[in-house]
Amino acid sequence: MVELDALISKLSTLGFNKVPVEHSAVENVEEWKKALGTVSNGLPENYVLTKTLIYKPKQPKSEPFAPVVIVAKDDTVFNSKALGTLLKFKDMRFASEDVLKDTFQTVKGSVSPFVLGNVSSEIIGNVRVVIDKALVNENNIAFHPLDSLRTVFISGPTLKAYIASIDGLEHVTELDLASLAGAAPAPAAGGSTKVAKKPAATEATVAAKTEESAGSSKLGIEASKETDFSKWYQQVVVRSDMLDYYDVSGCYIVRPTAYFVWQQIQEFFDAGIRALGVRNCYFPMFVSQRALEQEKDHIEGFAPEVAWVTKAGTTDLAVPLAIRPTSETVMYPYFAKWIRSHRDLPLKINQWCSVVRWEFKNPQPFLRTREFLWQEGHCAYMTKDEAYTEVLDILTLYRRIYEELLAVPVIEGVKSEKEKFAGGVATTTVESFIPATGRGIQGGTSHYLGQNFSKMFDVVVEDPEGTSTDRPKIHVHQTSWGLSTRTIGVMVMIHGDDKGLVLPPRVAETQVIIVPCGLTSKHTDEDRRRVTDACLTVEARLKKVGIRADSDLRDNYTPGFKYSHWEVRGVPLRLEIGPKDLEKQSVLSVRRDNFAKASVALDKLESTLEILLHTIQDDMLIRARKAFDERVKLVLKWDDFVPTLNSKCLTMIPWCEREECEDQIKARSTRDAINDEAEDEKEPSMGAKSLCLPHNQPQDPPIIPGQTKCVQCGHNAKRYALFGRSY
Ligand code: 87F
Repeated sequence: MVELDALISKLSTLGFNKVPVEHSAVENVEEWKKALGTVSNGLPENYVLTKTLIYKPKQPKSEPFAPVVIVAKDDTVFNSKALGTLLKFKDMRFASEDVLKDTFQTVKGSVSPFVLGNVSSEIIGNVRVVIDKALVNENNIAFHPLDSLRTVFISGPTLKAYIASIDGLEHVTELDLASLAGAAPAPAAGGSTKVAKKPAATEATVAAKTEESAGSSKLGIEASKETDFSKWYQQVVVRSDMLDYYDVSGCYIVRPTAYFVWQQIQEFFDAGIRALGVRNCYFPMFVSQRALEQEKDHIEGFAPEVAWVTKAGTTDLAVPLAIRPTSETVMYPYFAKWIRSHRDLPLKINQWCSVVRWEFKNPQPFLRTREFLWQEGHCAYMTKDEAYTEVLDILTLYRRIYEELLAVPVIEGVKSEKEKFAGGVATTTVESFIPATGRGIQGGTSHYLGQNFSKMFDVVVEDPEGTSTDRPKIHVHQTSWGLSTRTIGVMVMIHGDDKGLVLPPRVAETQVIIVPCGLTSKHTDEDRRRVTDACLTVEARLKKVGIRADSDLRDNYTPGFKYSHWEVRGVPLRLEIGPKDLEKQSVLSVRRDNFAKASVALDKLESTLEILLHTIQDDMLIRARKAFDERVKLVLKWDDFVPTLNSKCLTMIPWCEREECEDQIKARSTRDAINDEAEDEKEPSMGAKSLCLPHNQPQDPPIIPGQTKCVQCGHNAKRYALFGRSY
């Protein structure tokens, strides 16, 4: 069997001179990406992942055993039947574990081109190797050298040289595998590219099925939301095409499906702030050290997360530049310049941008990423009242984004002294909750900064009430507020299910997917055309009334495959149209949120679907609100506090609001949780934090000043506070 050292030394003779990087064992591409994401040294800037598939085609007994080894880019989808035809094999089947073991001396999960070195001299001459053309020009192609605990990165030429160096290997082909995905017959004359043709088990249908069942293309969701939440979340965001992993740890690609959600949020919020008189602008992303340190006190705690640019090419910069983690220090010097008189007030600006915070905690798609998209609003006023009114107006917009767009319920409130933004006077917040983990999550914050920053940055106006000889300076009252793409993560976590993403209609790029169905080999071409035409007509009618509809007329997939495809991607409503529906002048609708089916009369198509989409949107919020409400428990004695957290709930407690008490709550709830045998091992026994003091206070029982005591320390309680484990 080929040993690692021998392999590396062989590769080195072929121009390869790097050490393999080590990581945790991986079973599939997603885990591989994640494992590489945690590697800090030795990773190339850009690399591509791969899959090596071994087939054992069905052959007449008289022919010698001829396995096929396909080395492909991990995201190359190809038609294995078409490939079989090309290689003159009838039926391509994945090789059994026995073949992997006996012929290639490997196991599932560890297959790479290097196993070719293990094939005996009797068999190697019959092995067919196919190299995906998409790989040959790559510089860094990732493979497991013999097991899944390591990855080597080799270039296309090195890969080819390695394969060419295998003694006795005769059949090596380079193929544009992806082009085999569409190897079905050309569209009928006069038809658009969308015209569906006979789905009678076309080659690609078979291929899609084979790949699916072999688990190599990983189309559906395998992890359960209930039992393995973090794996479930990763699979959902990737397999729904919301996001992809990137080769810089903690950074992710926001793909169009997710970016569309963000754009809906942008549109809604932009209209809202415009109505409040806020104008959009853009400031540079770089901050000089001098500017950043101008407000040393507040930046101090955050300093470890600030990323710096220190070089241009090979030249050291004379002064390193920070990349904005937030823009107070970027903007406020210009507030000081632009605001001279009370007539320059209020100044209300907002910017949409990305910020960088180099966190070292475990990254999580959308929730904790090193670069993220957000908006940051910064305003200056003459008085506290005006400023605070705006703080609350913005908070209302944040609540409405969650509730009206994302169908996510939130609780509005104000942060405790410990949890507020240290640079400000008060932080208001919208808090949400992930029932699956029992943890709270901050959704967006709107700060009243008071005069803290205007004093640091000297943002002053002359007192309009003053006299010509005595015009005292007045420091302006400021606000700042921010909402990020974390919103999208919260939405996914709350609504997603074991089949994948569930999108609220208001933010779904495709609201209705139309799938032709019910066509069998008994149907004529004319029947097919009628169904296709009906799909396209329905699509056009829906688009005309502003419903985002699309038809899936791909001819190489079965209806069932398409249903799963769009379910994983969270499309709110599916319409199935077949010959029988057309006879009845109706179509069948299937809801993504609860799978309810209904027959929709074609003559009432538009109005029925408009109502149905609104109903789905409303039902999703109602369902999520019920789940939230059920898990916020009024806790009136300490003994119930930790058991309530352990039952994946948040607690609402009468609280004294003292910082010392909050520290004690955190410490006691951590310790108690560790001692609690019933605690799920997977759940962190993290202590509880205060999430907010809700604006809308529980009334039953009311807090009676001087009488109601704090649940933790027995001091007088001031208000109810929401406490819980949180993100
Ligand atoms: C990380 C590094 C440096 C949060 C940071 O909430 C600085 C900071 O100032 C930092 N993380 N913050 C607080 C941000 C406050 C405020 N900024 C405008 C917001 C909303 C938008």
